Amino acid sequence: AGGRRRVRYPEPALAARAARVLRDNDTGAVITAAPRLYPHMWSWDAAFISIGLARLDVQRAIAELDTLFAAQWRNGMVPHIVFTENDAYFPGPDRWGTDEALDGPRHVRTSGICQPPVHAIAVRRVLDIARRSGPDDRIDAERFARRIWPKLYAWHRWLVEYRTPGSSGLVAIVHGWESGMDNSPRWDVPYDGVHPGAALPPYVRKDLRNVGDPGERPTDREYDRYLWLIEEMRRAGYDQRKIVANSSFLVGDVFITALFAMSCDVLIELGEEFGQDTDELHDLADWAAKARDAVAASCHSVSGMARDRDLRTNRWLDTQTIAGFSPLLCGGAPDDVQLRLLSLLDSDRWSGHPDLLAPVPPSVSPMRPGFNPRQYWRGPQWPVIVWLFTWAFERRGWHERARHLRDGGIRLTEDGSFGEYFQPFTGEPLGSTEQSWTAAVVLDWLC
Ligand code: 9YW
Repeated sequence: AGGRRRVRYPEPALAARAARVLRDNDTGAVITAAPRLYPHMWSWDAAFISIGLARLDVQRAIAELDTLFAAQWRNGMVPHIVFTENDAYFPGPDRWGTDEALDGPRHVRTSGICQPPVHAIAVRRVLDIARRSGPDDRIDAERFARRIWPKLYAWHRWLVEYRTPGSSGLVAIVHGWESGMDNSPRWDVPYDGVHPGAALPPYVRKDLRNVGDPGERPTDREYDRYLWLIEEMRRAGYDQRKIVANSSFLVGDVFITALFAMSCDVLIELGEEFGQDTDELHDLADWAAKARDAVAASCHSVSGMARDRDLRTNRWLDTQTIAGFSPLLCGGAPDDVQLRLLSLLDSDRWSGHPDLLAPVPPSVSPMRPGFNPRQYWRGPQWPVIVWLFTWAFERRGWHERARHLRDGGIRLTEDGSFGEYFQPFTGEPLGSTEQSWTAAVVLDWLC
């Protein structure tokens, strides 16, 4: 495997190209997630984008996160899309029908679901970068961190109050899009329980116009389910209690739960530094501990891999994907489980697969039946996921591992395409190119 010749930009040229992608995707108001495919602001993309931007312009990085949090719902939810005027993406704000939602923001149009809570991690990173970059940037970033802290706390509180139902302790999602890993095989079983009704209004997909091969995107069958869930939520008026009680999809997401635990830790550090309310700091410590316990409790007794839980049927979802390594991100699993996961990650089932162009974990193991090296979250490698592992490993003190993953991430992206995801054996960029978050994490790796 490995066939065709790829361009390899030296690091300074790669960094310059990444910076240009972020500049080119800047509408003046937001940095869009991608130029044609995703002409709006996505929640977790904006967090990663701000990390890349901080290397170029701390003010611009702060503005990006301020824009996202200006769209925060009054109940605390940070919406998964903040819409621009562009109508090249479907479903847009009219289909979401959030304008009448009681808790929605007043001055911007947004979707009605959320995405993974990585924003505290971004604020921490922007602050650290600003402190190294000079006194003015430091002062601005500190002011910003102080100002955004209560909003981050409200966002985390929303996840606990509305989205941690039942006893698993896992943070629950009501749509695969909330996981950020839309069509991952993690969600195949729960989506089998979603039955689009005859009342599903007709629609036309726009995403297929912007990729070379429709096989790189989710299928129509999957889209029908995505749209049906929106229909259910819209009918519930985006009332979270009703949605969590009734929607046909409710899954405890172990990867989000691990990210939540880490983000709570970071928020505690920031809160201590900036003198935030001690009761709120205690809440965060409590939430982090419970989230870690939930991740550890999900681990399969033989493989050690962490599992999502279908909260509608009360069953563990055994599908093995990159999310199974969640305990390596947040810690908290017993030592023997952690060792098993580390050796699995290094093995030929994952990062050590002999045919990989870059030794970083794909979204699904190449050894798994159903692995598709070209299709979205069903096999390709995603630079942004690799970045999360490098960040977490660094924080856990695993410097050698973090460096190795970072080098692999550069190997994957040094063709300068800034692909949304990559074919693991050839390194062919798939989905969109000039994807903002890919450019952002590459910049962070290079600086
Ligand atoms: C879609 C923007 C988003 C990411 C998601 C990714 C994809 C949007 O793109 O979803 O319509 O398919 O799955 O994680 O935030 O980059």
